[in-house]
Amino acid sequence: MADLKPLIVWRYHDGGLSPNPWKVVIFLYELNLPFEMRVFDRSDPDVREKEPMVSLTPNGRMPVLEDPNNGMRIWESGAIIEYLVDTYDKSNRLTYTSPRENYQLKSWMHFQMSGQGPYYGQRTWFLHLHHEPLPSAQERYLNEVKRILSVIDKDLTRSGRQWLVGDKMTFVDLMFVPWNSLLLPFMTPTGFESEWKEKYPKCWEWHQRLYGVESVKKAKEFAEGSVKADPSATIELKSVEEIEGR
Ligand SMILES: N[C@@H](CCC(=O)N[C@@H](CS)C(=O)NCC(=O)O)C(=O)O
Repeated sequence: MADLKPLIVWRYHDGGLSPNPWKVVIFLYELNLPFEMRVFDRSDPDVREKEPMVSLTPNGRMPVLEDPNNGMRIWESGAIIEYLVDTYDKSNRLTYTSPRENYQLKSWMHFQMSGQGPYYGQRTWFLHLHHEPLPSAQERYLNEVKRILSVIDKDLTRSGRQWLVGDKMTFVDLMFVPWNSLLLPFMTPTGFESEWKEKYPKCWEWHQRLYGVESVKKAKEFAEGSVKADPSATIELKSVEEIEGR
């Protein structure tokens, strides 16, 4: 879009792009919006108590979006995406305005934010970051990951459609991409690709369709570019087999 000042996305210095900031970047490409990324130094223990963080978000988690075109500051990735679609998708390309579809969109959006995000996040935490191995917690969240995939798969099977709502790709489809993209490399054992394809085939095809979308490809390249630019910040993660001692 011409004449817009670049929107600012904040994230932590963690190598690459963690899934919630990555989610926002997909929309910035999808809506063709200029943006710049700003980074908080996670190694500073007081970073959450200092400016500019305290004025940006009370929660201390990323992403945060600033829009210098109108002075907006927004935290929570779901709210940021709603804002971007409401403000910049003037032709409603990624959304529907009729109540029936609109509330379906909201249902999926809240499911992504309260279901996929936290469960996948806990799976990652208990697998890679918790101070002691807790197999029962690891298993619980892997089961929840599978349950999320099955919810999507069942609904796509039931509707016979290619997308979650209506007959076009909407913003809710795109919201699921970053966390699902991290499943195979970081969250599931070797061979899970076959299980995903066999047990949740409609969900697998839907994810592949989304992977081919230009904005998703660009956001992925952007994320990979930040890893290459700063390999020192990348966290080394063991494979699931190594963690489980197999
Ligand atoms: N529900 C929030 C979650 C934000 C969140 O947890 N972000 C992670 C990065 S993906 C973060 O800031 N982690 C830093 C930390 O936990 O210290 C959203 O979707 O924006």
